[in-house]
Amino acid sequence: MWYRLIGFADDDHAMNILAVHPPYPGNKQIVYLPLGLGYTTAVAEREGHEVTVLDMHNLRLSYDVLEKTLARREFQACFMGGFAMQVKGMAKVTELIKKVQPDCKVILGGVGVSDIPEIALNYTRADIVSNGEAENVLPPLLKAIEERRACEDLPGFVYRRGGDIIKQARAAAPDDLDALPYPAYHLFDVDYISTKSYNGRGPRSLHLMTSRGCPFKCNFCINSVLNNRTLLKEIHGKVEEEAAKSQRFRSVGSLAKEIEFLRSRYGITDFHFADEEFITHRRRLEEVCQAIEPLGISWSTSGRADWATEDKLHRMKKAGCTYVLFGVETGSQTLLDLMDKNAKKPAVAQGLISARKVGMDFIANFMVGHPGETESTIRETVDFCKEHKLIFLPAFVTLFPNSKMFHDFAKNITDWDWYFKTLSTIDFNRNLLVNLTKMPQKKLLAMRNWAVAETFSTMLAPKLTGVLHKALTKLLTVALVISDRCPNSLRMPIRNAIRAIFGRTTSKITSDGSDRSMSTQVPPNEYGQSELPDAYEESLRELTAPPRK
Ligand code: B12
Ligand code: SF4
Repeated sequence: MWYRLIGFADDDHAMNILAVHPPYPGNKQIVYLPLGLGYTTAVAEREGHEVTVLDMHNLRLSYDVLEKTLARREFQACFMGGFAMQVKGMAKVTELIKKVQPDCKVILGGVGVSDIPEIALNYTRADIVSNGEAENVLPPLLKAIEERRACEDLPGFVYRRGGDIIKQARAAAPDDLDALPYPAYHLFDVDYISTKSYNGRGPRSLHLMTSRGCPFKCNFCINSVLNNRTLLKEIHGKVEEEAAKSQRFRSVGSLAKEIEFLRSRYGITDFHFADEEFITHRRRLEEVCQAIEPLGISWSTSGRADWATEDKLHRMKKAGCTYVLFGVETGSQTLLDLMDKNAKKPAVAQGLISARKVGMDFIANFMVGHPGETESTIRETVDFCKEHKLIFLPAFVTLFPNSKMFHDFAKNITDWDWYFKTLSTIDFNRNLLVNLTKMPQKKLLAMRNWAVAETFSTMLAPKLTGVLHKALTKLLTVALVISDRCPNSLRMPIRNAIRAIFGRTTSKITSDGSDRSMSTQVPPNEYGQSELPDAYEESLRELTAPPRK
């Protein structure tokens, strides 16, 4: 029986739990505090268990270290969490654990597995998979393991019993984010992570969430599943009331307190608010800015360009925001519609123009290879980039679990070992997983290379025309092909430098210092956006209201 348990190594605490952040060999350069593991290990500690973290990805630990750890101590449970790119690593870690400590219950979670629990269980040979945000459902599971009971009727998990896989309902996600413990920072090497943290722009930077979820449903994104009850039911069979939750906000008081804590304990002065969508909700944005401005920190975040108005960006800048990641995705309206982005191109463009006016640095994130992408949509995107002085540095559209797009195509994936193995080793900024377009793959890759080079050469030498412009584009295409073959340790600094140099020069038109009234931008729905999420109606009303004196 899966719940038959071992003797405890130590009576002082309930269980010894090993938490592994599995490796992602495809992009070792991305260093970050894995928030999902951070929160779940904090819950385990709160329940009285002793947790040992092996941060294999960030610290580039080898499987030898894992074996030595397993030889030194007996663990009753192992937590693993992460992206789809880490599932291959989860399988390898599980294999080693089961070899040395067969009774240790391996529990998986995170966006890489929560949406495909049966596939993940079969592939990794783990014991239990969490099917969503786990803070509220973990304590009864741990209790059941500790007491050697089955976890019948515990929503939130899919697990083995004998030869069967038992699927419980998808659990309700935590509503009250203030009630959650802080991620267990002390279990991670915060000194190392914060000095290298992806998205950071300060000497010591960390990711932090001010909210969870997003009210939109872009088809390549996790929220296309999470905000779609019908799809959630299809995937999980049973879904608890409130399992499909849109955006949830923590109180700004708790946010400010955590920032203060991280600053005083670890000297963190820069934060990346890793919210899925920070910008749309005007009142909330104002509340956060008001609460953090006095703290004197620098920060960055991400959000929708079509909702980024001058006054919002100005407010953010005043509160210490150094740059914003905009999910622009494409310059083609046809593709924006196919992506269910609910965005109109002129509104997106206006957001970028607003950022330039305010002097807010931004990175416009693009993708290439979405179903429906054609030579003509790529050309449209190139024109959009040239018009708005942007370099097209796209990620290849990738089939990740936890998206509607994934479920539209998942039936075509027959070899899961190929899928997880390839995902673990490729870097989506330069490699294609599968071609989802009707273009031949060779053509798609050539168009992507041309588009990058064409926008780059226009930025490098805007006055160059005719043959010389074409020659420069050709030269840059060759440079791109070479750089795509370089290791990330070489390629990432070049990419970042290009972004830093050209991102900054294009944001040179700075604030005139004048007070900005509300509503300095046409609201996105006036561009014909349909069906705005309920939670945003209020924000929209405020946006369209006459400016406050
Ligand atoms: C912040 C963020 C990042 C940050 C860092 C993440 C971090 N600090 O953990 C950075 C910038 C590094 C990042 C990078 C990328 N990201 Co990102 N990112 C996010 C974002 C916006 C939030 C993640 C987060 O921290 N959520 C908050 C935590 C608390 O939630 P959680 O991780 O899901 O954890 C909960 C549950 O899953 C569960 N759980 C998690 N682990 C465990 C373990 C156990 C044992 C249990 C029981 C439960 C459990 O309980 C947790 C608490 O409720 C998500 C969107 C999203 N909603 O997840 C995308 C997201 C995770 N990213 C995504 C992608 C694709 C990427 C990139 C590949 C993008 C790119 N093209 O380069 C890179 C690659 C990352 C890498 N490893 O190399 C995809 C992943 C798709 C997938 N299914 O794998 C997402 C889902 C966005 C999307 N498109 O929908 N990302
Ligand atoms: S707006 Fe961003 S976070 Fe929200 S659903 Fe779309 S891609 Fe996902």
